[in-house]
Amino acid sequence: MKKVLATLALASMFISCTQEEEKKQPNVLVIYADDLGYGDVSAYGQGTLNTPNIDALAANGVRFTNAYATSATCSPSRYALLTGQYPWKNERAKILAGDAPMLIDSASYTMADMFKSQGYQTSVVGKWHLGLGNGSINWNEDISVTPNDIGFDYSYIMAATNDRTPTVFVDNRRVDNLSADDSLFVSYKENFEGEPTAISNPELMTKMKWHHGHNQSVHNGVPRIGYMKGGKSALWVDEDMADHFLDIAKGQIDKSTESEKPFFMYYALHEPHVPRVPHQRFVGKSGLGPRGDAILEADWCVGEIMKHLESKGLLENTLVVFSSDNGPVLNDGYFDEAVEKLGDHTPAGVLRGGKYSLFEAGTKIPLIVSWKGKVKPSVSDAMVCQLDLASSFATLIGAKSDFEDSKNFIDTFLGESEVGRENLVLEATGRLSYRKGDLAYIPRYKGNAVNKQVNIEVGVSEDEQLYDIKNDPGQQNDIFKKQADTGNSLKEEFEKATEG
Ligand code: NG6
Ligand code: CA
Repeated sequence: MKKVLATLALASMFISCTQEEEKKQPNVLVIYADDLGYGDVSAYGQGTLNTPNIDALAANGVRFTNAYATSATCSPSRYALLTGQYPWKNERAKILAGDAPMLIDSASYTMADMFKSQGYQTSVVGKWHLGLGNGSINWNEDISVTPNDIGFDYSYIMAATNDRTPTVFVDNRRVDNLSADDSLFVSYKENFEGEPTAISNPELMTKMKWHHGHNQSVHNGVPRIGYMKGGKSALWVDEDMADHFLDIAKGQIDKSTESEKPFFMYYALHEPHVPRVPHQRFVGKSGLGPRGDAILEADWCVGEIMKHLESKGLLENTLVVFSSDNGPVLNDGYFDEAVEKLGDHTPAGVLRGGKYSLFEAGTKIPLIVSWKGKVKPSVSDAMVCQLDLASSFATLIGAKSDFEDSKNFIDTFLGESEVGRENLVLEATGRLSYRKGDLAYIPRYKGNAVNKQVNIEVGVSEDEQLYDIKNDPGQQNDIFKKQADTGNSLKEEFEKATEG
């Protein structure tokens, strides 16, 4: 009898321990902006725009001054974030069309799979841009491959970008709000007979005109990339997009609270990517035109989602990461006054280049980690990369860390260590560069030094380049020739890291 009682007592201790353990699993919320620059967040002390809600996250968390996306464009950075693999290892990891097939192999182990394996409720809300389906998509039926096939229990996404067709949301496997008697068709090859475009019917561009690209189908007064026909009931209203995604994201948080499961949510904001069409509430508020207004809208969303967590009593149990997929761009294809109304604001801060660039501003982005009661407010200069979030989260929650290039730096992300990555390979529109310690090495490339359409220096030169970014963060002094030995040893390391 005694033995039985002792066993029972032990068993109940064990049960309460495991329940206790389960309770401790923190929620993880990744808020990921689109094309937000290092200088666009006022906590970084560089530009003139005020982002009070993101700043509040920084004031309560760790603000990283030396953080990178893997790439200077969207799809590759997102690919790396979710797979923990360098995107240049997958030749399809480039800016995708709106009807491109899913970039991530359903059989691969993703960040979402990792959370799911530990009993998390996983969701993605917002911009996707990692492809859908497995070749050709019938937008009027269940879509065969969606985020739900790579570890997300729930997905509510814009298929690609806000400047690409189809301008609809996909709810798990279905186009949301699509009516059966008005089918939706999408093409990136040719227009549908009789359908207007920005070229044939420029009068349809009531809200914004195209500057380069973006002259195909027109929806909501805004011309887009790609052709589209039908599906009227499902077409989004750009002005309402932020509110819509926010509502869905809040709803998912509520759902996980009810289910008592911890959650992992990838909340992918669409701002300030083009077309910048924020809600009327934000129009004119930044003084910088639509780009600045869109950033204020994104900042507001950050504040609202944090308020929601607080109202649910979840702040102490939720790790929040805020970052951006690539650096800033002003004119990315529309006449939207981003250049004209910039004033003294510096979206890239002191950094050189921008979106699409091998220079620092292409990939060095704001990154903030906040977790009330767990993370002490601080500023970290450690070199960190979004690529390493997968393994770091895995370590945090005790999951398998089976990611090819993702390394565990959870202590650094939580502000408990200053040890960062020793080196990092970065990518910009298919070209690669190398970071190590305080140095940035850019190999020789053929091509134009400036992408004239967007007016950004892309880092291409017939000379190899080496910069000491600690003393020269704006990359004004190429020291390759002066420090040829160091330059050549970095080059060797870079070639070794990227061979094959
Ligand atoms: C480019 C688009 C640009 C933007 C970018 C993707 C043109 C001329 N330019 O091809 O406007 O959509 O793709 O941006 O079409 S990203 O942030 O999603 O990578
Ligand atoms: Ca982007």
